[in-house]
Amino acid sequence: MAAAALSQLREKIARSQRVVALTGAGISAESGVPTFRGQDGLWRQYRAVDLATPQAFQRDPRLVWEFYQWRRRLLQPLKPNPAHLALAALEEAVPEFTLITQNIDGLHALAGSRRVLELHGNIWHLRCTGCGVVREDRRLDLPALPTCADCGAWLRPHVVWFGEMLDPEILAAAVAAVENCQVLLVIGTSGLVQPAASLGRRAKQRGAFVAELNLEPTPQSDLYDLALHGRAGVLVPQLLEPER
Ligand code: BV8
Ligand code: ZN
Repeated sequence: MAAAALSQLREKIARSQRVVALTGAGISAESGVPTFRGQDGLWRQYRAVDLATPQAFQRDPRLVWEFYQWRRRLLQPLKPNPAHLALAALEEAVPEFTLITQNIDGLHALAGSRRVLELHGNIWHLRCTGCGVVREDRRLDLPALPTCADCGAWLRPHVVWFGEMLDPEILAAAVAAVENCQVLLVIGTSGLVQPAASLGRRAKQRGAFVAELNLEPTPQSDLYDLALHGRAGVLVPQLLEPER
């Protein structure tokens, strides 16, 4: 089954002008980044859903920063895996390719992907809560509560917390991409977090061929045309193999 499904998907991609990939934590798992809902999941150890909120930051900014400093230190030595690299290669092979990611680890850009829509921000970018300036800052020895050099206000990770709106321009670009694509690849996401999780259905409603590549079935699997189960590091590179 998988072999037939894979060659059908390769065929669809080969015949398409506009292809979109939507990725989640599962694509970074083989790089060593803990997913959110796996047994070693971030949510479990740190109740991240309680820490990744504006309320938590207002209540205890040092605790929230401790959580992000821990993740930054964990992420720093990690490298893109074959799935990230394959998507960077797919961008070169497809006339119009758009990568939409829920991940904040920056591994897609590190793998060479150029057009990346980071729906939930980027852990290596800091934003001033006062003057709003956003800067890339990869230092691992930040103060427990970093402040803005210009205005002295607290800095925060430039990521989207639960209960916060996504950047309207980035979300609009993602919606436009999925509503105009011929093939959407949904890779390594449990499809539970909104509004990212609604992008797959939007593509389907507009007639795209939607394939889910994931370790296990998700609540969205039967919504899609095709579901390939396995590790992203194995499945995604196979999309590039020439038809035998
Ligand atoms: C919004 C950045 C409008 C931060 C993230 C109640 C209260 C408040 C809000 C809500 C609520 N109910 C619903 C909501 C809306 C909420 C939401 O969806 N909540 C969920 C939990 C129900 N959404 C929001 O709040 C969004 N904003 O709605 O604004 C609004 C405004 C005001 C009030 C209300 C609404 C903002 C959501 C963004 C949150 N920020 N990240 C940080 O990371 O610190 S979300 C974070 O979790 C990630 O970015 C990612 O998006 C998500 C994790 O999901 P996945 O990526 O899918 O990862 P997961 O571990 O779940 O799954 C991994 C999959 O990979 C698994 O299926 C696994 O099988 C597979 N896998 C594992 N290994 C591999 C693999 N596959 C292949 N190969 C492998 N090797
Ligand atoms: Zn400032």
